[in-house]
Amino acid sequence: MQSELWQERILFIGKYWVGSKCIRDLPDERRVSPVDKAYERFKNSLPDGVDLEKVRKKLMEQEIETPSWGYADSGTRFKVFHQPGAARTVFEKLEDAAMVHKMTGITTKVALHIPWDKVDDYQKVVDYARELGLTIGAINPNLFQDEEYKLGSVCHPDSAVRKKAIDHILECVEIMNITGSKVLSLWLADGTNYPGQDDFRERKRRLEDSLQVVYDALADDQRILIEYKFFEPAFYHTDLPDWGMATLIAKKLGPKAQTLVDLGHHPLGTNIEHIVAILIDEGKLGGFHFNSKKYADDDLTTGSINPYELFLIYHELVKGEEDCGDELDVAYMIDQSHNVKPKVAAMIQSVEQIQMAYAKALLVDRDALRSAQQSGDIVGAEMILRTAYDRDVTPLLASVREEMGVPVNPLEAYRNSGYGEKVAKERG
Ligand SMILES: [Mn+2]
Repeated sequence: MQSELWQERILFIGKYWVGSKCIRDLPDERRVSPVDKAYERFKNSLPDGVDLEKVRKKLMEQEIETPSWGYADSGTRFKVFHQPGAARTVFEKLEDAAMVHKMTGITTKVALHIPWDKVDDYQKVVDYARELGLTIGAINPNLFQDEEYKLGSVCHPDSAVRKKAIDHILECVEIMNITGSKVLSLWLADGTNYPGQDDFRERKRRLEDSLQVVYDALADDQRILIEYKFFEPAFYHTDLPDWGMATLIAKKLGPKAQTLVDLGHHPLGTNIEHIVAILIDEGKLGGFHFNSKKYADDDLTTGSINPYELFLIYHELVKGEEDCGDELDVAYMIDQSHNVKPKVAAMIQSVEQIQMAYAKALLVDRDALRSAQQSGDIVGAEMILRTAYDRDVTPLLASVREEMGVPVNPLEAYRNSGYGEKVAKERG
């Protein structure tokens, strides 16, 4: 230990010393960077048996999809505050997404929303994305903005309105075909506002029939991810209010249909990690919409309110990855409306939160947890999770980022990059 410390000190100052005399500079490859030093200490703090190379590989393979709408001005129903430099076109949104990817190295995919990102020629979008090192992720139809959708879209009592909604989703499938997207991400605002307004069971059948048409239009390697939300904008009933009903429909449709969990779409106090575990077990967990909430569907930035919950969710996901291997195909997407935080910085901050939750979850001592569970050691089991959650994974992430060739501190690097100021000047 003594000699290790001594050697470390010598390597750090970057010189060979003989007694008090410096004989020559240390070659670059022998210098130990602060990142490596911190990583060494981190490594030494881990219990025996942790496969750190596997953890590093998993972190490098992590993929978080960012939403085009997270780069544009968006906000609550009260006021949309303009952010200087907020992206105005799908091309500017891609440029911002490319900046997030340049800083983090794990966000190649960008989700599009139609019609917010509607263009005449989607090939141009694909080409520009490729030029920026990006690909197109999920396509999100919009079934809540048109006048005709007052009573619903695919559940509307009038078959002509249902057809309009179905045609719009089919247009999105067409866009998937052009852009190479494999995921159709469906969220419905359908529901009723007052008792007696419509017939629940008829609406359920309209929903099933409409989605069947969409399902049949998907290629074998494309998926429809069905998102649920327990209320809002409808306040009496919502046609897809929870994971159970979304999964019921997904099961009826078939293997190309799965459930999408949006962290903000549950009643307060819902145990989301439990839902995640059950969906994994049923082979129906298709995707995530990351965000954070304090009260309802607040759309705050990921990890801002309850990072422990995010960690517990990732603990289930890591267990799922280990148990199911490639069978588990989850689209990890951010869906938040950070209307008061600067767009690109908030996105990088969110990606970092997700990375951190994943890193901590990868380091849970799962064998020890299993033993504690089997022997009924409740305190011990909880402490195993808490130990992993409390672990500072900054040195691990810094070291992984260094290997990936991205800034060791993405948010700081972005804030020092001048990008925000540059686009504010260019875009206004
Ligand atoms: Mn969502």
